[in-house]
Amino acid sequence: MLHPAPLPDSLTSLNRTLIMGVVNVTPDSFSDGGNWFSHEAAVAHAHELLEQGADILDIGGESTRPGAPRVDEEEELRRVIPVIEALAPTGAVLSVDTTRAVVARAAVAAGAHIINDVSGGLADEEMVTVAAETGAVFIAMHWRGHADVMDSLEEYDDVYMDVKRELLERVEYLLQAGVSRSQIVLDPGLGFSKSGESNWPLLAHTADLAALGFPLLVGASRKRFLGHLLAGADHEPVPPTARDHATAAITALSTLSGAWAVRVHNVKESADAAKVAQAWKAAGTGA
Ligand code: PMM
Repeated sequence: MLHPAPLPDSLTSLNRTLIMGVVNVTPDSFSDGGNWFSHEAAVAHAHELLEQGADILDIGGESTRPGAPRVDEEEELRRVIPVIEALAPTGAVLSVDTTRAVVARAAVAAGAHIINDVSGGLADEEMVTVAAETGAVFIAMHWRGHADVMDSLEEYDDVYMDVKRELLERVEYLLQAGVSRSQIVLDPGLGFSKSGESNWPLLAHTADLAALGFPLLVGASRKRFLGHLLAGADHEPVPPTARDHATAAITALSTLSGAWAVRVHNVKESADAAKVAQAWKAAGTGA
């Protein structure tokens, strides 16, 4: 049976919010415009993120940009597996951002420690088997449909209560399929089937979501709702790279709210912001 390398103790015992740096091996990611598409560029970018303080690298080969078409499985494997193989010898903690069981299994075999499934196992029914069999950390994000349809699935009675309920339904499903509690990380899925305004109540409830009993990942980096928040008099959303300071502010607030990790493109800014929040928190609690 396939087992991922265990997470280093230095990560699981840390009493601080971790920084997950994004390595998109895609030509069409909404937030970095496919800057790291070639294998060499992706690996070089990953090394840069480690130098800037990334605790985890999240490697993805399929864009989740709203409206994006799906890539086929062969192409996704061709994009991500060689990057994971190239990074595994560095000892870095690696996560694969995929909704496909085949890709997740190959990624764990190549050295990934974490399966980051934005669908929480909904997109591919084999995914839970891979999670259960490998024992890899499994990030279950709140999700209602693939990128091409997600904007039409944004109706909520109360976005926080609905997302919480749907996440806990996922947890039940994962546990019944043999995934252990200690493998599961939850994520509210900011921007996924969430209209701009729906993201704020979820962020405001970060501490409540973090108190559900599972580590919580917050992925706000460079998302559309930040572009709209920062829009000037012309009401045009600011471009993705102009959303990094706002992202760092969310990192600081997520750290204060007890998030396990934040998933970000600009690692340096968020690593600094997390340090500020950590020092603030420690001074208050004596930790
Ligand atoms: N957001 C994106 C991709 N993967 N994974 C998790 N767990 N949480 C997120 O919020 C998330 C994700 C958005 O795409 P990008 O990589 O282009 O920013």
